[in-house]
Amino acid sequence: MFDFSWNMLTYFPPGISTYSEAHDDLFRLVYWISAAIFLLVQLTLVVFIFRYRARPGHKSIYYHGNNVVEFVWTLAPTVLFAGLGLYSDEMWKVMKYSSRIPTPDMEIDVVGQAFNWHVRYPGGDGILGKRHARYRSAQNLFGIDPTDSHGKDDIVMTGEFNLPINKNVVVHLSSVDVLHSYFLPNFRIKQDAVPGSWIEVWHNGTKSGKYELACAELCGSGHYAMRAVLNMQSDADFAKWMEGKITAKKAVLAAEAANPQPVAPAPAEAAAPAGEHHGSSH
Ligand SMILES: [Cu+2]
Repeated sequence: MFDFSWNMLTYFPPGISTYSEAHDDLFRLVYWISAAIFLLVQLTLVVFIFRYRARPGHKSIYYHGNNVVEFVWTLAPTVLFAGLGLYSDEMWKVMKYSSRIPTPDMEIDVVGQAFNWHVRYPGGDGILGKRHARYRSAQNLFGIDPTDSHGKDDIVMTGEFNLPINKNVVVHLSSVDVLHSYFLPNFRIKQDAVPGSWIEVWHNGTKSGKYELACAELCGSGHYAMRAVLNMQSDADFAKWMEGKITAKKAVLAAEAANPQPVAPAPAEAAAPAGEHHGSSH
């Protein structure tokens, strides 16, 4: 599973997003510049240790700096770092600037909760219902507004979610407790999930298969296990899967409508059958 290599670039998992290749090119550039400078410095050190070692007949000399050398070794790293910064700016904008997010084909909500990822889809009507922190509860982690009809059919999943390939997906990202970080290694995207704010992340995956959504922010004792499986599917497969979810949700809603007991805001995932709803309180 783990193959050692001096070339750490081989440690990357396969990149499957529209920007993963450009990201890796940039990473390779920085990697080889760093490797070259590292080797050069270490080699020079070894040469100097040998060449200027203490020997009989060789007297050390006192030397009080050299302005030209100081100027050069200050300027060179400055130019290098500023240059790399400017060069990588475009990549950063593509991945992170909200003004550069392409027209979304699909929008979902994702919240982190120690130690799970929850995902919300718009459901049958294709519209994510309004949400507000005041509606948030253990049963309604997204704070879906119970007065907004668009929210009724929203589909919430935990620990696993599906997305279609070759689609611009915009994720509205937040957290219900501490800082988490939405990390899709295969997509080369990582974004903090911050309680109290909704941050947009976008990606477009080009290959179907199962990929990992990890949490990349040390968030507590269960951090190591905070992950979700992302199923990237073809358009047809995704549509079929979504259709199944929508049908199941309709059945739940119908059961709830048939059962006149007052119900708290839609529970996560496919709730209990009609007869098992609790009444007014728990
Ligand atoms: Cu976390």
